[in-house]
Amino acid sequence: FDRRDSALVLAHILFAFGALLIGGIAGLLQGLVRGGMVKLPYEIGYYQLLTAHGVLMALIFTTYFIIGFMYSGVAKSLGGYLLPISRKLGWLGFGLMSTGTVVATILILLNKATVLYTFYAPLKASPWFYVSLVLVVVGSWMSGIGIFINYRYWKKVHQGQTTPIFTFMAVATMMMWIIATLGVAIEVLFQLIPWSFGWVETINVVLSRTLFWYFGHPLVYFWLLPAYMCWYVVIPKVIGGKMFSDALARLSFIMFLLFSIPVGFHHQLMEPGIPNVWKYVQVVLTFMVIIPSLMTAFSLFATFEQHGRSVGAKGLFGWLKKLPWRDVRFFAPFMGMLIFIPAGAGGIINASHELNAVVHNTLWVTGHFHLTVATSVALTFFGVTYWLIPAVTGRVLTPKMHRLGILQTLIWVVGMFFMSGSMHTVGLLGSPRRTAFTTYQDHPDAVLWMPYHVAMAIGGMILFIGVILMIVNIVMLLNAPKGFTEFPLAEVSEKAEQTPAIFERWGVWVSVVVILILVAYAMPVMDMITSGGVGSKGFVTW
Ligand code: HAS
Repeated sequence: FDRRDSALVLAHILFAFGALLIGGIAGLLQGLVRGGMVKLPYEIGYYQLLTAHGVLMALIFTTYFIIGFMYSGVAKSLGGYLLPISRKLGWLGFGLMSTGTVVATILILLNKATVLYTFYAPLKASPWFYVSLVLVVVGSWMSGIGIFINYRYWKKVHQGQTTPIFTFMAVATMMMWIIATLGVAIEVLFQLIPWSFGWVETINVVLSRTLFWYFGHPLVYFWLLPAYMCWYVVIPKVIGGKMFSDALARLSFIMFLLFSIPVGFHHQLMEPGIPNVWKYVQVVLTFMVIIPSLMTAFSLFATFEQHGRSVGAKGLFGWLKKLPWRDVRFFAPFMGMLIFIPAGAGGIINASHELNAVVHNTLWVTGHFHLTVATSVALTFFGVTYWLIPAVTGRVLTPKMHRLGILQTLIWVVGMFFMSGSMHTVGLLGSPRRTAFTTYQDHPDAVLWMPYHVAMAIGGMILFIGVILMIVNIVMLLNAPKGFTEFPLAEVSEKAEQTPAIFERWGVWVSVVVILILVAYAMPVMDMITSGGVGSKGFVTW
């Protein structure tokens, strides 16, 4: 690795884990409050901590990690280093995002932005909170543009060649991200900022929520796709095998680009102001976006089995014995994959309109996203960290680090089993999400929920130990003996079919995305604008 690229990658990764630590402290505390186990001093609020937890973990940890990981893989797969202009844009993005993050965090800690990580109306934060979010989003665009420029340059020099798959995936993910963030940018610039500065008195709430979820759902695939990049491209190499199919992997990314965005209404199924027909259209599209995940599951099983058989595995499940269970680069992401099976099933339940009426706004949903983003994605990112930090700093991943990493993974899985398990169960019993400790005046139903809340808090404590161990592991990785660690990128199996050139016709795919977005959103959004929605003065939270 070029030293200058290492610095850029490392800055992103370390910032990400700094956010994870602060977000983890906030998460632990709010869990204990919810379980009725502590009372907060100095008038610190439950919702304030919940906002800090959500923003720092879900928005900041992920975005920084993803950008750092993508820059490292683009550099590696496009010849070993970044173009100077891309590197500069990466630093510009880092600077903008970090300024925004620091200001936003200070405002949350001062209780001036207690609006939760979804920050849509009618909860109103200090206007500077929204300005700081603009910096974070624009910063991420700079990094995205940096990746596009590097890609374009490579294409020009390597005319007619297929782009290395890691970079192809990074480009597809960043395209999706930029198209998705346009929605939240419009919400923040044209609704939240004028309203919070007091330039306009009311806000169209349903429009604000719609623009948020136009962005909010692809946001979850922005977290997932880099984990898929690891599962498709890194894991086959780590297990000593090859990718099952390059074409299938690229097709699944194209499908994510097409179907991630026009599905936001599945977060608003219980909401008035959106005609059922549009909810129906978006539920159908939601079921389309499940397909590339099923393709991914198929491809992973095929990779494992193909490799297992090539080294002598027998029987239906013999390949399981051939997997490198003591290698943390495999073990942590694998536990993420395993947990993604129930996690994804939960998502399919959420997306089914009638079942959504049972689970919406209950702790079931919180359980769902602690399995998806906080386990499948987070464990995969942890698994990547174990080799990425030594690879970019020229150090060795020692056997001791493998053991500590596996221990960290197990702690995470156990903590999440308690926490997310109780969330799912108590959610089905009707316990609402985003509510401080309350027994609803000792209502018998609410009293019945309490043991689950205590189990959630215990899970939270175990997870907090997991966060601390992860931070300790990172410090150890930074101080590991000098040497070489491989950046594992797999080759494709000889048996795989040729990759069709149309996969890189971005103009075609972006046009299809635009059409799908217009079909899913144009009419209902026009309706929301012309009817004015329910103009709300909102609730100032500070
Ligand atoms: Fe979701 C709510 C539907 C996936 C995150 N989701 C949320 C929220 C978050 C979130 C954060 O339709 C809450 C937002 C809020 O604060 O209100 N979700 C889905 C669907 C999927 C899905 C259909 N979600 C995710 C992912 C997330 C995420 C991924 C983060 C990374 N979700 C919903 C809906 C709601 C929702 C509704 C709104 C609920 C409400 O009412 O508020 C699908 O993409 C899932 C597809 C996944 C699969 C699994 C494939 C399995 C694989 C693993 C293979 C394993 C192997 C190893 C090979 C079909 C790829 C096996 C080895 C062995 C030895 C067995």
